[in-house]
Amino acid sequence: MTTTPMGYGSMHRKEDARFLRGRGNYVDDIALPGMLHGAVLRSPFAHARIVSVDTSAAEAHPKVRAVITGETLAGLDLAWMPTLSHDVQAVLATDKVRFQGQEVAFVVAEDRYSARDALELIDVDYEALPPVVDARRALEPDAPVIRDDVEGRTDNHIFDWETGDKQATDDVFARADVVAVQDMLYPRVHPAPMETCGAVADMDPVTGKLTVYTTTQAPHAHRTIYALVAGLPEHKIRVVSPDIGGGFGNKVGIYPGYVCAVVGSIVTGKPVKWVEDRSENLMSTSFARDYHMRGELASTKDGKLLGIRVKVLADHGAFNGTAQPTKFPAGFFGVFTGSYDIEAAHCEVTGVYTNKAPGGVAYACSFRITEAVYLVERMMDVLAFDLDLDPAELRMKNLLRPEQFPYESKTGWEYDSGDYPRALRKALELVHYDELRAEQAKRREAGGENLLGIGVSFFTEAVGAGPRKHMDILGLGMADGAELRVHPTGKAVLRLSCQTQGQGHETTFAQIVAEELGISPDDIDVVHGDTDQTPFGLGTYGSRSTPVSGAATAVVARRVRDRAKIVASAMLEVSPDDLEWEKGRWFVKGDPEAGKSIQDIAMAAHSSLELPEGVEGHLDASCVYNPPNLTYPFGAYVCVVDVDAGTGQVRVRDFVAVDDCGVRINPMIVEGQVHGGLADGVGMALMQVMAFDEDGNHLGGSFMDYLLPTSMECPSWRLGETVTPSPHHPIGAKGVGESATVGSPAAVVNAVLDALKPYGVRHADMPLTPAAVWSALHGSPLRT
Ligand code: MCN
Ligand code: CUM
Repeated sequence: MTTTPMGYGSMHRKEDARFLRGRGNYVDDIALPGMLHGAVLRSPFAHARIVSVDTSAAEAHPKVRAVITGETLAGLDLAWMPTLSHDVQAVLATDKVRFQGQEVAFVVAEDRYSARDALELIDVDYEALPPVVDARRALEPDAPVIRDDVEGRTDNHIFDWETGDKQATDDVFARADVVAVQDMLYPRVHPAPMETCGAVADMDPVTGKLTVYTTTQAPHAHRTIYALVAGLPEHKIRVVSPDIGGGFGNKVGIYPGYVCAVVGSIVTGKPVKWVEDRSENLMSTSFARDYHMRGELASTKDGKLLGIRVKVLADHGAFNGTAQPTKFPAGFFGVFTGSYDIEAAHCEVTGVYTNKAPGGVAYACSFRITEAVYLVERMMDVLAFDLDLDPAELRMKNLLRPEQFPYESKTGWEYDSGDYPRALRKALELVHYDELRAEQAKRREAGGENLLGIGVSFFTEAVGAGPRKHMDILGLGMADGAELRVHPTGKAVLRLSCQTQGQGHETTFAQIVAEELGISPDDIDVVHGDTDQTPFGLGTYGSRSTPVSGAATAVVARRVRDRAKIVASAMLEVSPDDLEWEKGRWFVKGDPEAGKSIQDIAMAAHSSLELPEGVEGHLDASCVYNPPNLTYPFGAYVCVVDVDAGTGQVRVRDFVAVDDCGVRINPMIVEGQVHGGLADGVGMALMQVMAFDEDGNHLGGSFMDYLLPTSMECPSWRLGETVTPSPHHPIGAKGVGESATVGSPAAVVNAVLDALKPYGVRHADMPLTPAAVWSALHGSPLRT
């Protein structure tokens, strides 16, 4: 790991040189001359009418430069902004507040403390309204209407969406021996990145150019949205995403604070910084999940799956601000048939408004594949429970077989490649599944309160959106650009539209170029996160960077290689057809001594060397990559838990994860991604939920209430791999950034419920806290 590979392989991250020295440059590190500081006044109510807002006392504060309210913004036609789901969201509330923590006013002051102090001087008169906290309640005919800003709206219903074949599904259910039905909730959780969201907006009053340094996973998409909202041309807006301290989907959308910082800068003529604190991040920015699901599996009596039927009630909060391709209001939940050979499938999703923060697609979800995988994997265990079959055996019996690929699913997704049984067998071997079952049988026989649980999950993801003809966000097609320029000395710069939040792009994308051209990754500079310096593209989320921008990178590197071949042919005075490539050089077929390195070629491409007619000098290329299909990574996970029946305490004793993300560029980084996602899974399965009381008060405003897993709750992860290249991706890679978060919660929950099986417990909802486990075992008056 100490030597730098000239291509794929584990190497330390280039960016660590600055991160480990504390020399990262995050939004809050940015300090511009004359910079002012903003703070947001937030609603204490979940639902209330705004009677009046009196800002006079705040304006009189000696250090306050501006106070902006919804009314100020309404005058500029900026009180509402478009969401990523073709809804609108209040930037600052004018008529009503619709969730606790909603943005009501923005103070700009000389320092952060004064801005915060001045918030207390703003007098808002609210008239409380009954809140809607529960998604089911939202659909009752007498439920208060949350979005009465839309004329004629009489309910809280957002959308109905369905996929699959209803009739065919009903038919297979009618002839099934067994139907397993289970209601389950994937609770509202939060991505909770280490760095909260923020922006420094700098409107130059002379040039009219707006620069926004901001925490964004999608700088180009943000710039276009700012351009549309503000009516400014794109070249007058520069969005810079500096180092990002974790995004996990939290930094896909545009938040009111960003817009307020921009307006603050326009109003004051000075740069304005706004950085939210932890509570603001947890209570007001993009949440994840909140899916109320009913799953039904139809099967023969010996466990051959026939069909799956699903109904979902999706709680989207007060504004429909989920980020997903336009045609997919439930994200990619349509892959809920999972990894199984099934005859028919049907699913209906209904989206509703509630008095909670907007969001919905975040926390390494691959556009809701987290929810889909959790559902089908939990259902598999429920069916195994009903049939008294081993859950691993039931899966093995129903997994898609290698010869079925490319496989068209019953809901229309084309799985590109896979060998599922091999991955599952590998995981079962690694964890010593049979021995564990023997130990479990022994323990069960002996009785006692120390229960052993073994949980299996298998997942398939669909990552790397587009193609653009099927996928767009706010009308922007999901394709991404890349530009590669090799300098005369043979060093290169790669410019990308995606944006790393910690995934190590500066390293892995340099490795792709290194593999294609034989230039050391240390000699390749990866530029991203600055719209003035990079080609257009939709950014990083849904684990699309490797599938889309990674492909774009391979394509531009190959174009450079082709150009280099012509230059080499001129240098060597042979026909290009007589040249052969080996990593780093073109040489004459049959005469390996006669060759030119890529560095020599780069210099020659910039020299006075005569090139063939029509061949431009220099060594560079650009491309826009429009993926022909998504990539379908998959994996088999096994979790082993000890459960104390006396206290309900769960200890994750072992966890084996076998991931297949096709060709691995940097195995160490892939393993790091998997480790992080497994910790997420333990967090969600055992401790995380964004809870609200009946008044809509948010109960998870700090890390004392909203818990993050630490090394104390995590075992030493044991990883395995199989490699099934993607057939349509130029380097055969599939995405991996969200795989473990998608696949692991079901393994943990299945393990806990497996431990509780002798007690007749068939299902319990996440998070499986000690209290939840204890009451699942013993029943509790505290739980309804
Ligand atoms: N990689 C590889 N070989 C592969 C696949 C990926 O070496 N076959 C490497 C990539 O080159 C990249 C990393 O693994 O360095 C993740 O790649 P990819 O799967 O393409 O995912 P993205 O880069 O698009 O990252 C997005 C994904 C998402 S959507 C969330 S959410 C998430 C995640 O990544 N957020 C993260 N992982 C995160 N990791 C960190 N540290 N911080 C976040 O905010
Ligand atoms: Cu759904 S979280 Mo990631 O796609 O940024």
